[in-house]
Amino acid sequence: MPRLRKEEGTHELIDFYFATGNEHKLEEAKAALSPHKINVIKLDGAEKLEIQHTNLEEIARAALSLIVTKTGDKLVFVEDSGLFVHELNGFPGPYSSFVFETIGTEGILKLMKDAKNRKAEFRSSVSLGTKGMILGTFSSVTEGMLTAEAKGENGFGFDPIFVPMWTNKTFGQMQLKEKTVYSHRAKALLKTALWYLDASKNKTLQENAIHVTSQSQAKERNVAARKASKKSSC
Ligand code: ITT
Repeated sequence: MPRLRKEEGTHELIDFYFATGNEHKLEEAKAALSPHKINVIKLDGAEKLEIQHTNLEEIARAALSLIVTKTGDKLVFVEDSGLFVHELNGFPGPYSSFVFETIGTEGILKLMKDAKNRKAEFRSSVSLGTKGMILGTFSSVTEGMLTAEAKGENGFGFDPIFVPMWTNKTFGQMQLKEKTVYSHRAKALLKTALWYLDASKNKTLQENAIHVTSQSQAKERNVAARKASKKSSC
């Protein structure tokens, strides 16, 4: 079972391994979970493959199912997130990463130039697993408004154009600690951590576990085969 590490006196740390290629997400996860004695470590060598789906929980679960069979008894998680703009019927949503890389914040501001409704929300889904099982998936939302122009240099992605509710600053104008108070990711991670701590105490961790099936192992083989054939045709 997951490793509990005794550190000085009664202080116990639990290691959670985060499969991500995004260093900002990693830093945010560390800041969100360290107060709960959870030590977030980047999972090396795990490529996060994303299926196309409109539901972030499904994307997170599918990504984790391709990783959790290879990581032994480590506690591993993936996090999938996106910006959902009301006026754009939820766009870019699950495509946020691609949209950020292509049209960026300026592209979103252009699309929103004459929009009266500037409401938007960030959503996050975290899927946690170990030993070939998905133990649980937890989600959270942070509502807010899009600005008319980018503000602030901190953070990443759409941070400079999003003002969370109850504040008058963009995420881009906040330090990490302040973003953690409002962030969709911090809230989803907190739900995950509190569930884990409670379930491990009550020995109910596996109550709703999804055992990664041979179907997902087959999917993994398909992905590998597709990659290999792409390489050989280059
Ligand atoms: P991994 O999949 O490797 O974890 P990623 O950046 O590709 O990293 P996602 O697939 O979850 O992560 O993409 C989410 C995108 O949505 C991200 O690249 C940003 O453009 C945007 N996004 C999500 N959360 C954000 C946040 O807190 N601040 C700013 N932009 C965010």
